Amino acid sequence: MPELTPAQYSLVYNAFSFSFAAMFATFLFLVLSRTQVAPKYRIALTMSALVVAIAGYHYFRIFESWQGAFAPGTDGIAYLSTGYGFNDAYRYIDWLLTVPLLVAELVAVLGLLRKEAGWLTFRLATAAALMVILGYPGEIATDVTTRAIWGFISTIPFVYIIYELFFRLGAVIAKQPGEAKVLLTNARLLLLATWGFYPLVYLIPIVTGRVGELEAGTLVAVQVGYCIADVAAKCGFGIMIYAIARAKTEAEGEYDFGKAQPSMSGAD
Ligand SMILES: *C/C=C(C)/C=C/C=C(C)/C=C/C1=C(C)CCCC1(C)C
Repeated sequence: MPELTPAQYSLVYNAFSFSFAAMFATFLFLVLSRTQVAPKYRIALTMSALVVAIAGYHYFRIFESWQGAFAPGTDGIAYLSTGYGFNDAYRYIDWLLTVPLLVAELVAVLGLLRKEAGWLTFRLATAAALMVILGYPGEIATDVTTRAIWGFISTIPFVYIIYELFFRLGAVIAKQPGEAKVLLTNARLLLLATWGFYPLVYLIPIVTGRVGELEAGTLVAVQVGYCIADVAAKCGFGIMIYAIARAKTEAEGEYDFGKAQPSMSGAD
């Protein structure tokens, strides 16, 4: 673990604290707004809520690990390693659970027929899990070649997911009602932009040639980078899923917002 300046230490500390707060607030929002969408889209909101709950828990643990890994030195200027390593593996466990759920929530909000949706979710979620599992050996590797090889293998399922979302789902999205179509197109773009960020962060140590012993600036950049990507990919995306579900609920005439709610047959 490198030596950190108080500013570097606090920047990461605050980024973890912010991410935790964002996950927690999004969780409450998603749970409280469930009844705003038609029952068939509630499963998408439930999955979004699970994503931020799982991530919130892991941020809490990462935050604790960060606090335990560094302590102010006797000179009062630098933060030194305490010998308790910073446990970054929480991230991969988190991704293993949340990344398949994120693709599943996107499929759920499309409202496809059950059979179609099930098979698509299976393919995307399997690819997402494989991407994370194959990336991990590279993340903990101590040499550039190993990191590069696993990174490359992990990119294959990543490219497959992008292919499905952009080329295969295009027709489905084109058939969505008015506002939902625009929102879905944006949600897909948000997914690409945020997911594309992770492999770039993964590349930093390869580019700087400091695999295995990150230099302070790189460590801080990687941690803050992943925090921003996570808040956008989980909270931002979850709220977009809510907006899509609500737009579709309105377009399908399920609810008439602003008026008394019609009685629903077999609600939930
Ligand atoms: C909430 C967490 C999310 C959305 C995490 C997404 C992670 C990725 C898209 C990671 C992708 C990777 C590659 C494509 C290659 C290098 C290794 C990874 C795992 C960083």
